[in-house]
Amino acid sequence: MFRKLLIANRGEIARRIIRTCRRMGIATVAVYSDADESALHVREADEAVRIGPPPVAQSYLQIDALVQAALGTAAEAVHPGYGLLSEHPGFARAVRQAGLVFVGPSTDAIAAMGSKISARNVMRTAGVPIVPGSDAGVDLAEALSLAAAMGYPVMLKAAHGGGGIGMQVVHDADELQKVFAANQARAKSYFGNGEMFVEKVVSRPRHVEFQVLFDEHGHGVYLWERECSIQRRHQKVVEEAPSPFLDAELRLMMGEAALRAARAIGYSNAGTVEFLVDEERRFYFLEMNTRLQVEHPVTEAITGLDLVEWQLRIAAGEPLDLSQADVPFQGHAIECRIYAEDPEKFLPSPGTITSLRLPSGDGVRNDVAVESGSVVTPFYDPMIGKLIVHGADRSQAIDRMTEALTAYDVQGIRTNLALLRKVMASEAFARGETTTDFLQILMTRQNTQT
Ligand code: MV4
Repeated sequence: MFRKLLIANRGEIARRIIRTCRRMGIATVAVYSDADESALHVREADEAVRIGPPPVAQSYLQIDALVQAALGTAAEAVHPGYGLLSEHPGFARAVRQAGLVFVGPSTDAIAAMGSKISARNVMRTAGVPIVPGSDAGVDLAEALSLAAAMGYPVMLKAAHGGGGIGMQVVHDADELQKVFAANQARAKSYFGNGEMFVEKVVSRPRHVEFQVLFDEHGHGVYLWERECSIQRRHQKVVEEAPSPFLDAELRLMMGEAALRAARAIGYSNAGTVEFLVDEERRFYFLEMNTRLQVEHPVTEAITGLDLVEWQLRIAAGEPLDLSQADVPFQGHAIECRIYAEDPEKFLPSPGTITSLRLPSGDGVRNDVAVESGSVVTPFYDPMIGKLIVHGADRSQAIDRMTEALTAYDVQGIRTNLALLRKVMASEAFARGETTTDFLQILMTRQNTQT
């Protein structure tokens, strides 16, 4: 096992990785921008290296500075966390070229999933169901003829997109003609690539993703699924495991499809295969995330496995001594993301946290980035923490989450805590009706009542 690991990230995920390293006896190196000089992840790591001024482009995205920090502290491996450079093939390559271990899949596997068109083609070949649509980038004329052949509505998407940018539902040829260029221009400016494709629209879909774990010797398992349908502006808000919508038969079919997806690109380490599931329980590959995800704790809760420990063991070449039949599956877990945001406008609400009280109790886990006195800056993601609960079943998990959210108290900044409490109190949530329009409907109802 590695003696020392550099964590190329910040916030709660950096702290989360440090926690496992401490237990495994691995020394940690934190990196920080000037805005994070007194951050918790810096204090908790064994060593810390300053990498630049507050903006991510000048600090946490500086590949050379990060590699130099690892070499300068004699770290043997680099964990990218999530976000930032975690799915950047150039970062994985630079780390490896410097003779260090990148805790993640091969550079080729990251690159293969970077384009949604190439991902669709790989999955089609591997027998993983995909949404009907393009097998190559399209210009306006090709988009029009493909949409006419498939039938409207269609979803126009950016091949290198994310966060809903460059993505739009289109209802007819007139509309497609009108919006194509604008979406392409947005994709080009955000992702440096304006390649577009079209898919049939999956109506009222659920977002169900499978966690996979593959060692470097070709053996892999799936650690069941997470349901992440409750989102707002392509930002996940509530996640749970298992999905209230899946039965054992669908779980098996989707889990096996997830393994085929990972095998098709020679995947190793922890990864997530995302699917859309429609009302008729048909499922379609959406994309593969080649990193650890924010919502990994719900999977840890129901399996009892430490995903960061497995990421490190796999990166160190250890075999995954776990067969599918032996993957634990215990109870039900829910995660709520606590955002520093204006609850009405859903816009970041930076400021100083004057007081923070975290809930505790049976089955309650807090993964937080802040403490009383922390400053939430506008430079980084406004998520200040995650609250995870585990119960014997979904109903006990909801009760525990409700209680924990009641006890949760943040002063000095605005948060989404009240919205999370409303989600837990809603009858639709209790019934497991967690479709992607859930928050829209909940918010609209609140607004018309007041
Ligand atoms: C879709 C879709 C319906 N049909 N694709 C893709 C990226 C993700 N951020 C949103 N995506 C969607 N792709 C087709 N062909 C609906 C969505 C979608 C969505 C998916 C999962 C969870 C929440 C969502 C919210 C809006 C749109």
